[in-house]
Amino acid sequence: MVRSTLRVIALGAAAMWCSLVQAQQQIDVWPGDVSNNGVVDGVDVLFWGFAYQAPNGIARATISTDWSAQAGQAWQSAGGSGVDFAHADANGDGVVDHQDLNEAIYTNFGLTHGSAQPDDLPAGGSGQMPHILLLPVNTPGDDGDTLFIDVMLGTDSVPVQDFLGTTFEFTFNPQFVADHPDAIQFGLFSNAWIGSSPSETTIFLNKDLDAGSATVALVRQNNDPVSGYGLIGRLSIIMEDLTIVRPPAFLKFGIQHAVWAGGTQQLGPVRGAALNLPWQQLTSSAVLRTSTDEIRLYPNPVRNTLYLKDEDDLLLTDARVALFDQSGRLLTDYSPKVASEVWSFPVHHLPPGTYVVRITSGQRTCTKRFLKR
Ligand SMILES: [Ca+2]
Ligand SMILES: [Ca+2]
Repeated sequence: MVRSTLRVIALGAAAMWCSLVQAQQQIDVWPGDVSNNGVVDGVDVLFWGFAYQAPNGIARATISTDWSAQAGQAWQSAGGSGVDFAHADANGDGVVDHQDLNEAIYTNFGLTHGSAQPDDLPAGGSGQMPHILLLPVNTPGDDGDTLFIDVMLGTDSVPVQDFLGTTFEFTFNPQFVADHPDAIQFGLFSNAWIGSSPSETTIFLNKDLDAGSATVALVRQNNDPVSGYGLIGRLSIIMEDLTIVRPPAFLKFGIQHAVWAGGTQQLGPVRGAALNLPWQQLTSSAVLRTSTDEIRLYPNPVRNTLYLKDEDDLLLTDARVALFDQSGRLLTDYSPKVASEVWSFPVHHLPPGTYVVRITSGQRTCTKRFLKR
């Protein structure tokens, strides 16, 4: 009896010793490097979302977001990412909130410590990797005009399951983008499937105009996953006066380093995008052939097969065809490989209703509606 009591006391003491050791586990926090991989980038915004308002935080002795190793205690909670939430408390006040985003991730963006390691990014299966797509909306002309590019995430064939957040780098040629604090903006659509209310989804945008780079991160900070696909938001780019700064034949935009986070707080790759806009489209409406009569869509209404034909009997080349439903969701996006005067594509599988197809071919873009019976 005495012996077992002593044993219980001994076990209790050992457990207490262990918990004391746990409670005192010291770590270094580099403010803003939430994923603790040695660099502050868009992925850290996703990790910030994982830890947002996590309970039982431990404040550091020194509250600071200076870029140096800030000594603190591990919180002993890490969520699905496996990285202690203490790293998300960038300013050390014991809470993970927007202050940590605004005062540390923005301020220390791009800084490194030690030898930066890639974040743990499992390879996506070929059929599972969601796409980001860029679709130009308009064709601005004079100085100060703004180019709008819609951003889509996921398609009907590869929707995004249990989405918690995404980050991507939008690239552009800095020579042709105005030197203006608001030169690059990103806004979520009010009906975006990833959620658009500020209490639900946080938008992060860090621009480096000289480098031709803007990092966007979109995070559901309530850790409540959603599934879906289609339009999420719009990039606004204030262009230089392209009648003075003559760009090459094509203005190139792109998406790279795209990553998404799923419901288990794990990262996955996203297929990036490239967009080559013929610059004449941006400078002069006189040389722009946007007449929607030039490309004909028939029959309309259609039952089984839709045909696209150039009315000038020109070949449709280097084209892209995007099909949307009435709510603006992208259903199909593809680039026929063969130059032809007529293209056909099947629509027999679509439910009856009105659809929108956007065709980009050479220097032309046109948008048409059709009715599926
Ligand atoms: Ca990091
Ligand atoms: Ca904090």
